[in-house]
Amino acid sequence: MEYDPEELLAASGLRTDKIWMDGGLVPYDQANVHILTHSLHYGLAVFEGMRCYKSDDGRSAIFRANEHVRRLFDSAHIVEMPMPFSQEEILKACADVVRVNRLSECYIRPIAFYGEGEMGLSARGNAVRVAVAAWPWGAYLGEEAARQGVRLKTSSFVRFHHNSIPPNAKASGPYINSILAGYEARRHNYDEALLLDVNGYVAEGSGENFFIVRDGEVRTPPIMSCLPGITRASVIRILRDAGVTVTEQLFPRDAVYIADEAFMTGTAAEVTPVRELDDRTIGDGKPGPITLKVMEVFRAALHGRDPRYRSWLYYV
Ligand code: PPE
Repeated sequence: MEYDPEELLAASGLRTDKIWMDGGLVPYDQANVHILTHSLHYGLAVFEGMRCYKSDDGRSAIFRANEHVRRLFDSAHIVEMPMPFSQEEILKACADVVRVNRLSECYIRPIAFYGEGEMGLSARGNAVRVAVAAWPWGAYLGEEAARQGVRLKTSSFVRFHHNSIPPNAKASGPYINSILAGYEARRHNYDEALLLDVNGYVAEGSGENFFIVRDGEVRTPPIMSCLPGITRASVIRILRDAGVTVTEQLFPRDAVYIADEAFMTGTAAEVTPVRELDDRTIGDGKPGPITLKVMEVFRAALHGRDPRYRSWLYYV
């Protein structure tokens, strides 16, 4: 197959006018790095993913921007990466990128990484560079899947132990684990992978946190082998506000087989129902009532329709 980067770019919608890089907006084609960029070689970069939605009043707002920027700085702190900008500056960069590219709804990707200078694992002197890009991004696991529910396969790739890779850091290199799990699941015609932790308990999807419902109660794995998802935290809050019991607890994969409902959460995936794991139908194979309720309230929150959650919106 002929590889045409221009064609790929055009199809992906990634090409916008401007990207914020190291303190200012630059044209898309100038947002480049050198091949000896340290982070490219060792995967030591930290990043975020946020979504911006159009509110009902016509304004655009980034969902929980403060929490995402805080997690970016937490990630940097964990990996000992000194951030050359303040949280306020990064927040403003996110809003600028949305505004200057005239994107009313989009995905926003801040990334902090080590530039060129020295090579080798022990290099400490390279400059930390920060960029923020934004682009339109549709349903992460497909429109159909988002409505009907996804089919998952337990991965043969195990989620890394928290003493190998700290789960509170959203760092680039560790995503090899997610990518391999995702390749495997999709190669076998599943929509997404479900990864177990080193002890065999359910951890999370390749890019989503995971929830099950049984007898009206909700369970999700604790933050040990999964990312502290901001969508996860939002959904826990929404459920508790609705009077639903949510426990953060380890469970084995067969707890998923016998669940009444299951769903995944993530910035990209939003709230996606799960209808199957390892070819076992979950509940009646359709999004259940709690899942549907969460999807509805979450959607309302994203678009500024629920006054209880309006403080989650950062207007650009
Ligand atoms: N776990 C993992 C491993 C993960 O990557 C994500 C986000 C989550 C949980 C959910 O976190 P949060 O977005 O804060 O609710 N995954 C990003 C992946 C997107 C991509 O493919 O790139 C995302 O949803 O932005």
